[in-house]
Amino acid sequence: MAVVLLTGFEPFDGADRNPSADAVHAVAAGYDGPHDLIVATLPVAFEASAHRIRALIAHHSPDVVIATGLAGGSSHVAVERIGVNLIDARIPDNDGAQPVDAPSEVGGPAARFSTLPAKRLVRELAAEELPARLSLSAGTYVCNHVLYTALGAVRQDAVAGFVHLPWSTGTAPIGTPHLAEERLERAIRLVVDHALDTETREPGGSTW
Ligand code: PCA
Repeated sequence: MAVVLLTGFEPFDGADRNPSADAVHAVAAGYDGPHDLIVATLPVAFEASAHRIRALIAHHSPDVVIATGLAGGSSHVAVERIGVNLIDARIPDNDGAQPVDAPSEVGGPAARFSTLPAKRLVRELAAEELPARLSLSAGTYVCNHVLYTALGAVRQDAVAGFVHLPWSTGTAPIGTPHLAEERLERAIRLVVDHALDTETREPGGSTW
């Protein structure tokens, strides 16, 4: 049995809901093992989110960390491959902070790679006809900051990564792509179930 820490985010940018928090709590409510699943909602604030993810990791010593967040406007479930040591906030966070061109972690490496089996996860999602893709940028806002921070905080033998979600059908602003709540929940459940699978060796990159 592995300890799996699964996180979503609170609403931000004036929205009432964040589908990532809804989806992770739905997964936790229906979860029947085999892992010990811990679920948490993170604040959309640079300092507070890093503090919280570090505290959760220190407290639970998870074998797996799966952080999720909203990528409003995206139509795909995006499995992130990399967290960069850069904050460049387009909008203030929920605490009013808006760092521009600041490091996530002073003196940290330029980037940290996700250790989730990203290609395997995309394949498993696609096998259930969920729109899924690999992503090489989690942006420069709070989601990337949490991914970068989590990768630096987990045990050496643990795996950690990030999955960006589209809006859910019930939360999407008019005209933005969305997936049904059940499909987002299913996507996250598949990521939990396959997080410790071996990575597949197949081309997944792009030429641009
Ligand atoms: N999405 C934002 C922060 C919180 C969230 O759900 C992001 O992509 O950085």
